[in-house]
Amino acid sequence: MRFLLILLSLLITSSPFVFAQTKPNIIVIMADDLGYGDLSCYGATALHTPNIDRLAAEGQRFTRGYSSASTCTPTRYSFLTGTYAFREKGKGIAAPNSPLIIPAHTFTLPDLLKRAGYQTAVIGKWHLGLGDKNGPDWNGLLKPGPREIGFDYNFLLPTTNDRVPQVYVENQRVLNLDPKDPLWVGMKKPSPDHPTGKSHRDSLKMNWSHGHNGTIHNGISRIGFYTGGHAARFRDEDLGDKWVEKSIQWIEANQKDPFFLFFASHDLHVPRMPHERFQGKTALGFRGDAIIELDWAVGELMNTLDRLQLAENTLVIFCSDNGPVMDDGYQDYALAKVGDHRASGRYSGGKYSVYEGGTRTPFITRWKGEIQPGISDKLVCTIDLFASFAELTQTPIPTNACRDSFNLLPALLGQDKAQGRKSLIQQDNGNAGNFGYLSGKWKLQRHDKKRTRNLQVAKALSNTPVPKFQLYDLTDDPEEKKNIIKQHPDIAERLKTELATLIKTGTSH
Ligand code: NG6
Ligand code: CA
Repeated sequence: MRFLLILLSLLITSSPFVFAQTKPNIIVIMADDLGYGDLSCYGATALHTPNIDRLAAEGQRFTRGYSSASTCTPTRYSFLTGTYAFREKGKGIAAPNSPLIIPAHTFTLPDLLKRAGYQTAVIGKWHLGLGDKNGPDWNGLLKPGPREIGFDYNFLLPTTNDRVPQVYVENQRVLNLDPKDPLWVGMKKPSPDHPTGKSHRDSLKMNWSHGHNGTIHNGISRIGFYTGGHAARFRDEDLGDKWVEKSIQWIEANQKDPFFLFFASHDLHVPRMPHERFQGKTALGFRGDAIIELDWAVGELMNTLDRLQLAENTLVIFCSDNGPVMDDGYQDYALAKVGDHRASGRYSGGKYSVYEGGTRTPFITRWKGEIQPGISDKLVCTIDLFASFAELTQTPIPTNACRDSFNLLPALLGQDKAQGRKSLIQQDNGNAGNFGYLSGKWKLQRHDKKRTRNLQVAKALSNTPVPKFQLYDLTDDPEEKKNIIKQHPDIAERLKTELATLIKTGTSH
């Protein structure tokens, strides 16, 4: 009898026919540094994003959709683990030689979907580190990495485009690496005659404004230093095309299975260097042009789903890893050319901050035939995709895994009477100790460091002192301009206690 049951369950979990009917493909498109106000479907008028607008028109467009942090690595960490990044040390912005920051034994979102019978891939920016505690072995096997945490296939920008090295990683190796020209990566200048953004500033095609004055590649100096690996190096202008090319290939190859693709665009992270065919497409400079490149990529993915007749069997989520920034280290005139464009929409702050602009970002779900088109004001966050996909695929999550994710599937699918989150913790970077806490219409800010960044120039000098606690009523004051903590001490105390308890107990459940 027991044998029969096992056989039956094996048949159920391995039959492609069952999946085709019940388990939709999932594509999560995560933009980089895209703000709430950066798309025409979210009110931008300085540029036009027809493909993402179409996605929004065919699905649910959320007005209270959030990334879980206002920097990249912690949002990606939380997306893949379902746990707030501030709970563990070392989950802040990863350095070029960072080891994999998600321990291989962690039960991750791709693990969950593999258990549900999916093929899984990540294509694009990784920025979660590679290798064991000694860091990446750039000339050998880059292990552990995405494979060890559940991705069957990966094609990566291993760090960020402003961090060395500018090479692709496919599965566990640097692509096209010539062993006779080994790759060396470090934070120390390798030799006195090594050209850098400091020593050869006049030769740069895009100048740096702060940091980013290490090794020069493609006329752009970066964070950190490297030598060798010349045959493996990419041109920044080609990254967008590459993610699309590899994604289409992978979708075509896996169209018969249920699949999960994490499409992690590098756009619009600095150095913003879109393909020549997008350069000059907007009046906003390369920051705007990179948004057009991103929109093009989304269009290519949607066209592929249409061509393969997969649109009605694929849940597409579009989101961002954190809010916008103007000068993030390069002189690309983003601020000079911004005009009336408000990258954070009506909200204050942006990348690095716990003001709304830091994490309140575009958030769209589309599943043709399943999701009724509309606009949703439900509170949802990238961290909730984990538990929601568990529900979608009817796959259990082991105890102690995924500690802060909520099943919001009905809200993501735009169902009547669906509930959003009741509360959400916003964080900036790693364990930096700045939090936002959303509860109903209220927003508490807690600044353990008593300093915050400003939106326009993300350098340390722009840090401005702030009181440790602030309280805002987002219905009256979405811009977080009127700190009303003195008028509502009871509410402030309640929120302070709830936030402290959520931090202390180590889980939201
Ligand atoms: C900061 C970098 C910034 C960007 C950010 C990570 C400096 C001065 N600033 O440390 O340019 O790389 O890290 O961005 O070096 S993120 O979107 O990947 O989180
Ligand atoms: Ca980012």
